[in-house]
Amino acid sequence: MKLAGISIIIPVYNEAAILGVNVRRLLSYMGRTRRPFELIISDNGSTDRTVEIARRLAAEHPKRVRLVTLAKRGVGYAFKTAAKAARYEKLISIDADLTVDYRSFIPECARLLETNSIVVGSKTVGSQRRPFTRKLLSAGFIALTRLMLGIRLTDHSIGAKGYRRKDILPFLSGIDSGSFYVTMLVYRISKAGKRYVEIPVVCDDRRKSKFSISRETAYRFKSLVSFWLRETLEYAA
Ligand SMILES: Nc1nc2c(ncn2[C@@H]2O[C@H](COP(=O)(O)OP(=O)(O)OP(=O)(O)O)[C@@H](O)[C@H]2O)c(=O)[nH]1
Ligand SMILES: [Mg+2]
Repeated sequence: MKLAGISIIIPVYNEAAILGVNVRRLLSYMGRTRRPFELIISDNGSTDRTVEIARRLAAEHPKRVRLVTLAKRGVGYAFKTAAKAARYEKLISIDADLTVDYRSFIPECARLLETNSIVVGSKTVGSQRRPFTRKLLSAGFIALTRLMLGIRLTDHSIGAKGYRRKDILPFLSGIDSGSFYVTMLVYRISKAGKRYVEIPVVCDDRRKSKFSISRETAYRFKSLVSFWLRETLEYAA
């Protein structure tokens, strides 16, 4: 049986130090799976040599590596643009630091996308080595999303997620340009009566985040409250 193709989306911001090595690791792994695939590196705003390195990778592997460069900032915007441009129906979003075990996650995610619109890799139900403050802030956010939006998820980060392209396309224009897009997509998919599922992933991430933790926390909580208010008012109207 012919395996379905996968578009792997890698959002990047100032990843010059690791991009070349990690893209080559992914290329070598995906090459061995014998699936049709592409890697879409999606950059907005890097100030180091990320774009130059990504251009070189795309030139070396023209059928496998594509580059999206955007002037407008925001990881959600980077995802949305890459998802629209993707060649394949199964989209998998992976962080450039490859801190999640992609060799387990990618095949399992691809399998579950046969029957689900979204697959969420969760560090919380899996195992994680991340700084305590990051775990604590995530836990607070997760508790609120359950309470306010009824989302049965324990991880809303951008990495290790899978999406069925045709199911999320109708919602892409309305999603946030920051990382809150994951929560919005899951909410829309669940309201549309489609299926999403969470699976455990193993994550070892001790490097400094590319996000400013304080700014990201304030942004996430603010986005959640305003999204909840909009949804509640719309429902009441
Ligand atoms: N395109 C784009 N990518 C970004 C941006 N900010 C971060 N990224 C990328 O998003 C991915 C995740 O960033 P990390 O710094 O690893 O995030 P993290 O804090 O470890 O994430 P958690 O899993 O939530 O703990 C990486 O591939 C980053 O390069 C951005 O503004 N634009
Ligand atoms: Mg990371």
